[in-house]
Amino acid sequence: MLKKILSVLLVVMLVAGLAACGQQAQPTGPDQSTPTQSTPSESTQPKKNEGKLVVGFAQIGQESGWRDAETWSILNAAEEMGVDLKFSDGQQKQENQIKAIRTFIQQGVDVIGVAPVVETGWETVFKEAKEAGIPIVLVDRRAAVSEDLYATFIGSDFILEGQNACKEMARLLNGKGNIVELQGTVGASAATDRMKGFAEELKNYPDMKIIASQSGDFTRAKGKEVMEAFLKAYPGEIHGVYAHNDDMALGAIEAIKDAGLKPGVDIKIVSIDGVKAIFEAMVAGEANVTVECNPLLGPQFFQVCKDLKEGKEVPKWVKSEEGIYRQETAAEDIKNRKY
Ligand code: GYE
Repeated sequence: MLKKILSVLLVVMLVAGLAACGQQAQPTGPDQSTPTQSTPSESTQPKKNEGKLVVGFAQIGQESGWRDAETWSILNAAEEMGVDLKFSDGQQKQENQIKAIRTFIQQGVDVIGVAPVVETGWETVFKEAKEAGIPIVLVDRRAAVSEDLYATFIGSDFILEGQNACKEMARLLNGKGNIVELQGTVGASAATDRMKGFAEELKNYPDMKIIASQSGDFTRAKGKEVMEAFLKAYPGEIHGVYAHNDDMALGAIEAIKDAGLKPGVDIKIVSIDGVKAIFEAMVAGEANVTVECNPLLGPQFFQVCKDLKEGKEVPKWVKSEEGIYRQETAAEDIKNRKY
């Protein structure tokens, strides 16, 4: 089964790779490389599949280790729960996600899941889904739409994550020092709220300040690039890095090492997600804290989809339970990490 999932993932990645190379400039909506290989309905009249649960999922892309873990969880849960899943990789572009949602509406799926790359710009397409009688489930990131346009949000409290990250930074810096911030994708709820939460909490520490803040788009490569620029602009002045995800922190760690400094020692590193690679960095003494954000949302997502199909009430927010992990216990903790 795992082999099958991995091969599906490979096909998805290949399709994305080809498009990225410009050989398929405009993805034509959800690719059909799903675990159940369902064919799109030819008819213009959406037909409901009365038996099997049919779900469309418009994923953001493959920007981080966290995202890969979430994709894996969704493909795996669909397989295990016998769901007919139509999966689309939006390559971090909202227009691709919107296109995918329109295709899912045409196909008459039971429920549409979407991880909105940015918060705004979803009203029109969500209204189209509503008119077609198809509920929208927001997975892992929020969309700035009125509550009647989506059934539920499954995911984390990003403001709390930002607050916790700030408390950890204060502990590491004894409440005093200069911080640089690596923001996630501009306009993404996960970035906006992680920034907000940290800034709110920072008010309690008058001797700690953010001296620079820029987007690294949630990727390791851009995190490294931005950190290189910060190190040049503020030589010897940076005491801590707050990264909105682990991947950008891992990029920053590389930049710090290239500059001849010791990440985790000379410059403290606090990030969010809890992927295995940051635990490895903590074990090596190069990162200090990760605030967990759970990507393994597949089982919860399809359970909600089932409930919606059966007309059951679902809560407006299915909140993830998450911990905080520190360098001191990383060698033990890493043994239990699932992603
Ligand atoms: O933290 C980051 C990913 O939306 C919560 O997206 C998610 C974020 C996650 O790229 O690594």
